Amino acid sequence: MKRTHSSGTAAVPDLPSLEPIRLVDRHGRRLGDPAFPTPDHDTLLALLRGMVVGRRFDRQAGALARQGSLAVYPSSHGQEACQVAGALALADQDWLFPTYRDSVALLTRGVDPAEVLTLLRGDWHSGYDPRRHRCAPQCTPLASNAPHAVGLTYAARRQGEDTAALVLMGDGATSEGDAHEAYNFAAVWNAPVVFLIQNNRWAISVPVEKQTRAPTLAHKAIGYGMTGYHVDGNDAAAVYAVVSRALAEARSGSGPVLIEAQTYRLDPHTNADAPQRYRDEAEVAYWRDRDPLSRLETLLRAEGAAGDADLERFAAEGERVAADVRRRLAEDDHLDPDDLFAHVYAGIPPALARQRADLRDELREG
Ligand SMILES: Cc1ncc(C[n+]2csc(CCOP(=O)(O)OP(=O)(O)O)c2C)c(N)n1
Repeated sequence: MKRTHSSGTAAVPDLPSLEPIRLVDRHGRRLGDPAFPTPDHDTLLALLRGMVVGRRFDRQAGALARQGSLAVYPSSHGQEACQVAGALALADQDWLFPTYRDSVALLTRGVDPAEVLTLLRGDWHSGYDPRRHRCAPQCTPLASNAPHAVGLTYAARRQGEDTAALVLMGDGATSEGDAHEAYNFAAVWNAPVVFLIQNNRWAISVPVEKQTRAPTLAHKAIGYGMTGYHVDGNDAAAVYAVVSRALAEARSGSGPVLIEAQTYRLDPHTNADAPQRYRDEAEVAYWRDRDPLSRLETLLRAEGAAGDADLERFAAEGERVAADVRRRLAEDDHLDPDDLFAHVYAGIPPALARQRADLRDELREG
Protein backbone atom coordinates (compact mmCIF):
# COMPACT_ATOMS: atom_id res chain seq x y z
CA MET A 1 0.00 0.00 0.00
CA LYS A 2 1.44 3.40 -0.95
CA ARG A 3 0.47 6.90 0.26
CA THR A 4 0.66 9.88 -2.05
CA HIS A 5 3.74 12.06 -1.70
CA SER A 6 3.05 15.55 -0.27
CA SER A 7 4.35 17.11 -3.51
CA GLY A 8 1.93 14.90 -5.40
CA THR A 9 4.68 13.71 -7.71
CA ALA A 10 5.45 10.31 -6.25
CA ALA A 11 3.97 7.78 -3.91
CA VAL A 12 5.57 7.28 -0.49
CA PRO A 13 5.49 3.65 0.57
CA ASP A 14 4.50 2.75 4.14
CA LEU A 15 7.37 1.70 6.39
CA PRO A 16 7.81 -2.06 6.72
CA SER A 17 6.85 -3.47 10.13
CA LEU A 18 9.66 -4.06 12.61
CA GLU A 19 7.95 -7.29 13.67
CA PRO A 20 7.98 -9.76 10.79
CA ILE A 21 4.64 -10.72 9.24
CA ARG A 22 3.75 -14.15 10.65
CA LEU A 23 0.69 -16.31 10.00
CA VAL A 24 1.70 -19.45 11.91
CA ASP A 25 3.73 -19.30 15.12
CA ARG A 26 6.70 -21.52 15.87
CA HIS A 27 4.47 -23.99 17.75
CA GLY A 28 2.30 -24.46 14.68
CA ARG A 29 -0.58 -22.31 15.91
CA ARG A 30 -2.57 -20.25 13.40
CA LEU A 31 -2.21 -16.50 14.00
CA GLY A 32 -3.63 -14.99 10.82
CA ASP A 33 -3.33 -11.44 9.53
CA PRO A 34 -6.18 -9.56 7.84
CA ALA A 35 -3.76 -7.97 5.35
CA PHE A 36 -2.26 -11.33 4.28
CA PRO A 37 -4.87 -14.11 4.21
CA THR A 38 -3.48 -17.53 5.19
CA PRO A 39 -3.28 -19.85 2.14
CA ASP A 40 -5.87 -22.66 1.97
CA HIS A 41 -5.13 -26.22 3.10
CA ASP A 42 -4.28 -27.47 -0.40
CA THR A 43 -1.64 -24.75 -0.79
CA LEU A 44 -0.27 -25.41 2.70
CA LEU A 45 -0.01 -29.14 1.88
CA ALA A 46 1.85 -28.30 -1.34
CA LEU A 47 4.25 -26.14 0.70
CA LEU A 48 4.86 -28.96 3.20
CA ARG A 49 5.40 -31.48 0.42
CA GLY A 50 7.92 -29.19 -1.29
CA MET A 51 9.81 -28.67 1.96
CA VAL A 52 9.93 -32.39 2.87
CA VAL A 53 11.15 -33.38 -0.60
CA GLY A 54 13.50 -30.39 -0.73
CA ARG A 55 15.09 -31.20 2.61
CA ARG A 56 15.76 -34.80 1.53
CA PHE A 57 17.26 -33.60 -1.75
CA ASP A 58 19.42 -31.11 0.13
CA ARG A 59 20.74 -33.81 2.50
CA GLN A 60 21.56 -36.00 -0.50
CA ALA A 61 23.40 -33.18 -2.26
CA GLY A 62 25.44 -32.51 0.90
CA ALA A 63 26.46 -36.18 1.00
CA LEU A 64 27.43 -36.11 -2.68
CA ALA A 65 29.64 -33.08 -2.01
CA ARG A 66 31.38 -34.89 0.86
CA GLN A 67 31.94 -37.88 -1.44
CA GLY A 68 33.52 -35.65 -4.09
CA SER A 69 30.72 -35.95 -6.66
CA LEU A 70 29.98 -32.23 -6.39
CA ALA A 71 32.65 -29.53 -6.41
CA VAL A 72 30.80 -27.66 -3.68
CA TYR A 73 27.33 -27.57 -2.13
CA PRO A 74 25.73 -24.54 -0.45
CA SER A 75 22.96 -26.00 1.69
CA SER A 76 19.33 -24.86 1.80
CA HIS A 77 18.77 -26.53 5.20
CA GLY A 78 16.68 -24.17 7.34
CA GLN A 79 15.70 -21.96 4.40
CA GLU A 80 13.18 -24.32 2.80
CA ALA A 81 10.17 -22.11 3.59
CA CYS A 82 11.61 -19.18 1.60
CA GLN A 83 12.71 -21.28 -1.34
CA VAL A 84 9.62 -23.48 -1.66
CA ALA A 85 7.07 -20.72 -0.97
CA GLY A 86 8.87 -18.29 -3.28
CA ALA A 87 8.95 -20.78 -6.16
CA LEU A 88 5.34 -21.91 -5.66
CA ALA A 89 4.05 -18.33 -5.61
CA LEU A 90 5.30 -17.79 -9.18
CA ALA A 91 2.99 -18.20 -12.16
CA ASP A 92 4.14 -20.36 -15.10
CA GLN A 93 5.01 -17.32 -17.20
CA ASP A 94 7.15 -15.74 -14.47
CA TRP A 95 10.92 -16.03 -14.05
CA LEU A 96 12.99 -17.18 -11.08
CA PHE A 97 16.48 -15.70 -10.60
CA PRO A 98 18.23 -17.97 -8.07
CA THR A 99 21.66 -17.93 -6.43
CA TYR A 100 24.03 -20.80 -5.74
CA ARG A 101 22.10 -21.44 -2.48
CA ASP A 102 18.69 -21.93 -4.08
CA SER A 103 18.75 -25.52 -5.31
CA VAL A 104 15.52 -26.32 -3.47
CA ALA A 105 13.77 -23.40 -5.18
CA LEU A 106 14.85 -24.79 -8.57
CA LEU A 107 13.66 -28.27 -7.63
CA THR A 108 10.30 -26.82 -6.57
CA ARG A 109 10.04 -24.96 -9.87
CA GLY A 110 10.22 -28.34 -11.63
CA VAL A 111 13.85 -28.44 -12.76
CA ASP A 112 15.21 -31.98 -13.06
CA PRO A 113 17.03 -32.78 -9.76
CA ALA A 114 20.24 -33.98 -11.47
CA GLU A 115 20.26 -30.86 -13.66
CA VAL A 116 19.90 -28.68 -10.55
CA LEU A 117 23.31 -29.97 -9.46
CA THR A 118 25.14 -29.64 -12.79
CA LEU A 119 26.75 -26.27 -12.07
CA LEU A 120 27.74 -27.36 -8.57
CA ARG A 121 29.51 -30.41 -10.03
CA GLY A 122 31.84 -27.95 -11.74
CA ASP A 123 30.37 -28.21 -15.22
CA TRP A 124 30.71 -25.18 -17.50
CA HIS A 125 26.94 -24.76 -18.01
CA SER A 126 23.90 -24.56 -15.76
CA GLY A 127 22.50 -27.97 -16.67
CA TYR A 128 18.93 -26.94 -17.32
CA ASP A 129 17.43 -24.90 -20.12
CA PRO A 130 16.72 -21.49 -18.54
CA ARG A 131 14.05 -20.62 -21.13
CA ARG A 132 12.13 -23.86 -20.73
CA HIS A 133 11.88 -23.55 -16.97
CA ARG A 134 11.94 -19.77 -16.82
CA CYS A 135 14.77 -20.05 -14.31
CA ALA A 136 17.98 -18.08 -14.85
CA PRO A 137 21.23 -19.97 -14.25
CA GLN A 138 22.26 -20.03 -10.57
CA CYS A 139 24.54 -17.03 -10.04
CA THR A 140 27.68 -17.15 -7.91
CA PRO A 141 28.83 -13.50 -8.18
CA LEU A 142 26.63 -11.94 -5.49
CA ALA A 143 23.62 -9.90 -6.66
CA SER A 144 24.52 -10.32 -10.33
CA ASN A 145 21.13 -11.96 -10.90
CA ALA A 146 19.29 -8.81 -9.80
CA PRO A 147 20.04 -6.42 -12.73
CA HIS A 148 19.30 -9.27 -15.17
CA ALA A 149 15.84 -9.72 -13.66
CA VAL A 150 15.15 -5.99 -13.96
CA GLY A 151 16.20 -5.95 -17.61
CA LEU A 152 14.23 -9.06 -18.48
CA THR A 153 10.97 -7.93 -16.90
CA TYR A 154 11.30 -4.37 -18.19
CA ALA A 155 11.77 -5.72 -21.71
CA ALA A 156 8.88 -8.17 -21.31
CA ARG A 157 6.58 -5.41 -20.13
CA ARG A 158 7.52 -3.24 -23.12
CA GLN A 159 6.56 -6.15 -25.34
CA GLY A 160 3.19 -6.40 -23.62
CA GLU A 161 3.94 -9.67 -21.81
CA ASP A 162 2.56 -10.44 -18.37
CA THR A 163 5.86 -11.58 -16.85
CA ALA A 164 7.05 -10.92 -13.30
CA ALA A 165 10.30 -12.12 -11.74
CA LEU A 166 11.39 -13.27 -8.31
CA VAL A 167 15.02 -12.53 -7.44
CA LEU A 168 16.48 -14.54 -4.57
CA MET A 169 19.40 -12.98 -2.75
CA GLY A 170 21.22 -13.20 0.58
CA ASP A 171 21.69 -10.53 3.24
CA GLY A 172 25.35 -10.17 2.24
CA ALA A 173 24.40 -9.59 -1.39
CA THR A 174 22.48 -6.43 -0.42
CA SER A 175 25.85 -4.69 0.11
CA GLU A 176 26.81 -5.16 -3.54
CA GLY A 177 26.63 -2.37 -6.11
CA ASP A 178 24.61 -4.64 -8.37
CA ALA A 179 21.87 -4.81 -5.70
CA HIS A 180 21.69 -1.01 -5.46
CA GLU A 181 21.58 -0.58 -9.23
CA ALA A 182 18.90 -3.24 -9.62
CA TYR A 183 16.70 -1.83 -6.83
CA ASN A 184 17.01 1.68 -8.19
CA PHE A 185 16.30 0.94 -11.82
CA ALA A 186 13.56 -1.55 -11.03
CA ALA A 187 11.76 1.29 -9.24
CA VAL A 188 12.59 3.97 -11.82
CA TRP A 189 11.43 1.74 -14.68
CA ASN A 190 8.52 0.24 -12.74
CA ALA A 191 9.79 -3.23 -13.58
CA PRO A 192 7.61 -6.06 -12.22
CA VAL A 193 10.28 -7.60 -9.98
CA VAL A 194 10.08 -8.94 -6.45
CA PHE A 195 13.39 -9.10 -4.58
CA LEU A 196 13.26 -11.72 -1.82
CA ILE A 197 16.18 -11.29 0.56
CA GLN A 198 16.76 -14.46 2.55
CA ASN A 199 18.37 -12.96 5.63
CA ASN A 200 20.01 -16.09 7.04
CA ARG A 201 22.08 -13.86 9.38
CA TRP A 202 25.49 -14.75 7.96
CA ALA A 203 27.45 -14.01 4.78
CA ILE A 204 29.91 -16.84 5.33
CA SER A 205 31.48 -15.55 8.61
CA VAL A 206 30.21 -11.94 8.40
CA PRO A 207 27.07 -11.28 10.51
CA VAL A 208 24.20 -9.24 9.08
CA GLU A 209 24.90 -6.50 11.67
CA LYS A 210 28.02 -5.67 9.64
CA GLN A 211 26.07 -5.28 6.38
CA THR A 212 23.71 -2.46 7.33
CA ARG A 213 22.56 0.04 9.96
CA ALA A 214 19.01 0.03 8.53
CA PRO A 215 16.33 -1.08 11.06
CA THR A 216 15.55 -4.03 8.75
CA LEU A 217 16.75 -4.85 5.25
CA ALA A 218 13.15 -4.30 4.12
CA HIS A 219 13.50 -0.61 5.09
CA LYS A 220 15.98 -0.21 2.25
CA ALA A 221 12.97 -0.34 -0.08
CA ILE A 222 11.83 3.11 1.04
CA GLY A 223 14.86 4.96 -0.28
CA TYR A 224 14.30 3.49 -3.71
CA GLY A 225 10.58 4.29 -3.71
CA MET A 226 9.54 0.66 -3.40
CA THR A 227 7.17 -1.18 -1.11
CA GLY A 228 9.05 -3.22 1.53
CA TYR A 229 7.71 -6.18 3.49
CA HIS A 230 9.35 -7.88 6.46
CA VAL A 231 8.30 -11.50 6.91
CA ASP A 232 9.08 -14.51 9.08
CA GLY A 233 11.09 -16.58 6.60
CA ASN A 234 10.53 -19.82 8.51
CA ASP A 235 6.77 -19.49 8.21
CA ALA A 236 6.03 -20.94 4.76
CA ALA A 237 2.41 -19.76 4.89
CA ALA A 238 3.53 -16.16 5.50
CA VAL A 239 6.26 -16.21 2.86
CA TYR A 240 3.77 -17.59 0.32
CA ALA A 241 1.15 -14.96 1.20
CA VAL A 242 3.62 -12.06 1.14
CA VAL A 243 5.41 -13.09 -2.07
CA SER A 244 2.04 -13.73 -3.79
CA ARG A 245 0.81 -10.29 -2.86
CA ALA A 246 4.11 -8.68 -3.89
CA LEU A 247 3.99 -10.43 -7.27
CA ALA A 248 0.38 -9.29 -7.77
CA GLU A 249 1.36 -5.71 -6.92
CA ALA A 250 4.39 -5.78 -9.22
CA ARG A 251 2.31 -7.30 -12.01
CA SER A 252 -0.46 -4.73 -11.64
CA GLY A 253 2.00 -1.95 -12.42
CA SER A 254 2.40 -0.53 -8.91
CA GLY A 255 6.14 -1.16 -8.99
CA PRO A 256 8.75 -3.59 -7.69
CA VAL A 257 8.74 -4.91 -4.12
CA LEU A 258 11.58 -5.70 -1.70
CA ILE A 259 10.95 -8.40 0.89
CA GLU A 260 13.19 -9.34 3.77
CA ALA A 261 12.59 -12.84 5.12
CA GLN A 262 14.11 -13.67 8.50
CA THR A 263 15.55 -17.17 8.31
CA TYR A 264 18.68 -19.08 9.23
CA ARG A 265 21.25 -21.26 7.51
CA LEU A 266 21.46 -24.26 9.85
CA ASP A 267 24.36 -25.91 7.99
CA PRO A 268 27.82 -24.53 7.17
CA HIS A 269 27.97 -21.94 4.35
CA THR A 270 29.17 -24.79 2.10
CA ASN A 271 30.88 -28.11 2.73
CA ALA A 272 34.15 -26.09 2.73
CA ASP A 273 33.15 -23.92 5.74
CA ALA A 274 33.78 -24.34 9.51
CA PRO A 275 30.97 -22.35 11.23
CA GLN A 276 32.09 -23.31 14.75
CA ARG A 277 34.84 -20.73 14.23
CA TYR A 278 32.38 -17.83 14.08
CA ARG A 279 28.98 -18.74 15.57
CA ASP A 280 27.67 -20.28 18.81
CA GLU A 281 25.86 -23.56 19.05
CA ALA A 282 23.21 -21.75 21.17
CA GLU A 283 22.30 -19.59 18.15
CA VAL A 284 21.91 -22.66 15.97
CA ALA A 285 19.74 -24.31 18.66
CA TYR A 286 17.52 -21.19 18.81
CA TRP A 287 16.83 -21.48 15.08
CA ARG A 288 16.42 -25.27 15.10
CA ASP A 289 13.54 -24.56 17.45
CA ARG A 290 11.94 -22.46 14.70
CA ASP A 291 12.10 -25.15 12.05
CA PRO A 292 9.86 -24.36 9.07
CA LEU A 293 8.82 -27.97 8.43
CA SER A 294 7.63 -29.01 11.88
CA ARG A 295 5.71 -25.74 12.26
CA LEU A 296 3.58 -26.35 9.17
CA GLU A 297 3.22 -30.08 9.82
CA THR A 298 1.91 -29.38 13.34
CA LEU A 299 -0.64 -26.87 12.01
CA LEU A 300 -1.91 -29.18 9.27
CA ARG A 301 -2.17 -32.18 11.58
CA ALA A 302 -3.99 -30.14 14.24
CA GLU A 303 -6.50 -28.93 11.65
CA GLY A 304 -7.04 -32.44 10.25
CA ALA A 305 -5.59 -31.47 6.86
CA ALA A 306 -2.56 -33.81 6.97
CA GLY A 307 -1.93 -37.21 8.51
CA ASP A 308 0.64 -39.99 8.61
CA ALA A 309 -0.26 -41.13 5.09
CA ASP A 310 0.53 -37.68 3.64
CA LEU A 311 3.83 -37.44 5.47
CA GLU A 312 4.79 -40.97 4.38
CA ARG A 313 3.95 -40.11 0.77
CA PHE A 314 6.11 -36.96 0.88
CA ALA A 315 9.00 -38.85 2.51
CA ALA A 316 8.79 -41.61 -0.13
CA GLU A 317 8.90 -38.99 -2.87
CA GLY A 318 11.99 -37.47 -1.24
CA GLU A 319 13.66 -40.90 -1.18
CA ARG A 320 12.86 -41.41 -4.87
CA VAL A 321 14.38 -38.04 -5.77
CA ALA A 322 17.52 -38.76 -3.70
CA ALA A 323 17.97 -42.23 -5.23
CA ASP A 324 17.51 -40.83 -8.75
CA VAL A 325 20.17 -38.15 -8.15
CA ARG A 326 22.61 -40.69 -6.66
CA ARG A 327 22.18 -43.06 -9.57
CA ARG A 328 22.45 -40.47 -12.31
CA LEU A 329 25.47 -38.70 -10.94
CA ALA A 330 27.23 -42.06 -10.51
CA GLU A 331 26.37 -43.10 -14.09
CA ASP A 332 27.60 -39.86 -15.60
CA ASP A 333 30.76 -39.12 -13.66
CA HIS A 334 32.92 -37.69 -16.43
CA LEU A 335 33.59 -33.97 -16.56
CA ASP A 336 36.44 -32.61 -18.67
CA PRO A 337 38.06 -29.64 -16.86
CA ASP A 338 39.23 -28.36 -20.27
CA ASP A 339 35.59 -27.52 -21.05
CA LEU A 340 35.78 -24.65 -18.56
CA PHE A 341 38.12 -22.86 -20.97
CA ALA A 342 36.33 -23.81 -24.17
CA HIS A 343 33.30 -21.55 -24.39
CA VAL A 344 34.35 -18.14 -23.09
CA TYR A 345 36.35 -16.71 -26.02
CA ALA A 346 36.44 -17.52 -29.73
CA GLY A 347 40.25 -17.50 -29.46
CA ILE A 348 41.74 -18.22 -26.06
CA PRO A 349 43.82 -15.25 -24.69
CA PRO A 350 47.43 -16.00 -23.58
CA ALA A 351 46.77 -15.61 -19.82
CA LEU A 352 43.90 -18.08 -19.95
CA ALA A 353 45.93 -20.47 -22.10
CA ARG A 354 48.64 -20.44 -19.41
CA GLN A 355 46.04 -21.24 -16.74
CA ARG A 356 44.75 -24.11 -18.85
CA ALA A 357 48.27 -25.46 -19.31
CA ASP A 358 48.90 -25.21 -15.54
CA LEU A 359 45.67 -27.08 -14.83
CA ARG A 360 46.53 -29.81 -17.34
CA ASP A 361 49.98 -30.22 -15.72
CA GLU A 362 48.43 -30.40 -12.26
CA LEU A 363 45.91 -33.04 -13.35
CA ARG A 364 48.65 -35.09 -15.10
CA GLU A 365 50.74 -35.04 -11.95
CA GLY A 366 47.63 -36.19 -10.04
C1 LIG B 1 30.74 -10.34 -5.97
C2 LIG B 1 31.15 -11.41 -5.02
N1 LIG B 1 31.96 -11.12 -3.99
C3 LIG B 1 32.34 -12.09 -3.12
C4 LIG B 1 31.93 -13.38 -3.29
C5 LIG B 1 32.37 -14.47 -2.34
N2 LIG B 1 31.24 -14.97 -1.56
C6 LIG B 1 30.62 -16.10 -1.89
S1 LIG B 1 29.32 -16.42 -0.90
C7 LIG B 1 29.58 -15.03 0.01
C8 LIG B 1 28.65 -14.67 1.15
C9 LIG B 1 27.29 -14.33 0.66
O1 LIG B 1 26.39 -14.14 1.71
P1 LIG B 1 24.87 -13.87 1.47
O2 LIG B 1 24.66 -12.94 0.32
O3 LIG B 1 24.28 -13.47 2.76
O4 LIG B 1 24.28 -15.27 0.99
P2 LIG B 1 24.32 -16.70 1.68
O5 LIG B 1 25.55 -17.42 1.17
O6 LIG B 1 24.33 -16.52 3.16
O7 LIG B 1 23.10 -17.38 1.19
C10 LIG B 1 30.69 -14.34 -0.46
C11 LIG B 1 31.22 -13.08 0.13
C12 LIG B 1 31.09 -13.64 -4.39
N3 LIG B 1 30.60 -14.87 -4.63
N4 LIG B 1 30.71 -12.65 -5.24
